[in-house]
Amino acid sequence: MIVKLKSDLKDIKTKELISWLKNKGLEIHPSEGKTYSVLGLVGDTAIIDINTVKAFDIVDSVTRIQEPYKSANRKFHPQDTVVNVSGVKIGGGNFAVMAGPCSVESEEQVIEIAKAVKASGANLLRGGAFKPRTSPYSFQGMGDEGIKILLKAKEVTGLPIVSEIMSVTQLEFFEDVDMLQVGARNMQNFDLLKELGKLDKPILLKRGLAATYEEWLMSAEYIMAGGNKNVILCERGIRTFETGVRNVLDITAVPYLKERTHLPVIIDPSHAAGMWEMVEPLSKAAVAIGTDGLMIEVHNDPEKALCDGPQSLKPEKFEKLMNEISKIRTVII
Ligand SMILES: [Mn+2]
Repeated sequence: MIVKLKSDLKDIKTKELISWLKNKGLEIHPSEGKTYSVLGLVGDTAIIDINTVKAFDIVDSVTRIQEPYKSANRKFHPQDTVVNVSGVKIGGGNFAVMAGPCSVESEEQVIEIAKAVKASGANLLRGGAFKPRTSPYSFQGMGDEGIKILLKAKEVTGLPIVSEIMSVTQLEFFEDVDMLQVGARNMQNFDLLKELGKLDKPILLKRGLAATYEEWLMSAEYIMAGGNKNVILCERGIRTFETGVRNVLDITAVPYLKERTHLPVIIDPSHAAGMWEMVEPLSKAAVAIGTDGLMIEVHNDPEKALCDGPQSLKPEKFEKLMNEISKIRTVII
């Protein structure tokens, strides 16, 4: 971090700033120029809030040299992280597909879909029990009953389960869930992220609809700073000026993030476009660009689905998609 000063190094206020920074455990390299002076800060600058330094009236500007995320940063952890979700590995060359309905609607529905997606090669079962809906009048999910149904489907098929947690108050229901998903709308629910940092369960962290890569990585950092290193990032489309699709899938996220973080990066093409026709082409693009996995909504009767029917694939279409992406995978590996 470099601090450009309005004052010179002999100024009493500069000395105060230097001792404040030293107390934070940083090494200070001052440099006196003809027109201005700078302080080079060496050490763990991730713990410094840039705005607190800017609040000193002798400070002209502050420039970060190192990214503010440390645990998620590839510089300090060059090897890919492999997240193990109850035996299913994701990352570091391990590719996984999680599939299932948007919402858990009944035991018959979930078990039928779970068997179908397993037969097509899915590695994990997804399903929403607690649903963050834009309207309070939309179906809000089956809650803890929904989790019990997912666990039943796990018993029948052996597929580990992924489900979304919306609040810390729901933690007790997630004890047996294999991977906890944090949805786009909760990406910056810092109280929730801190609690998830205390667990040793894998966390699937979706990108907020208008979050930058750095904000997203800082949310991962919240979980990792608490000790939980099992984080998977999931791009699910961002909001842009385009109205033709629900969200714009940002596949750039995959190579961009893989350069900067060791965490696995997966793609959710279903929520991105909001239309089932887009799911296969977007999945192919995601696989070709090197995603570590896909999360896909599959419903046995999309016309009657209580949530996200238009973007859900029927099991036959999911099977076709799995065949198509396996062809691409043989080419890129
Ligand atoms: Mn959905």
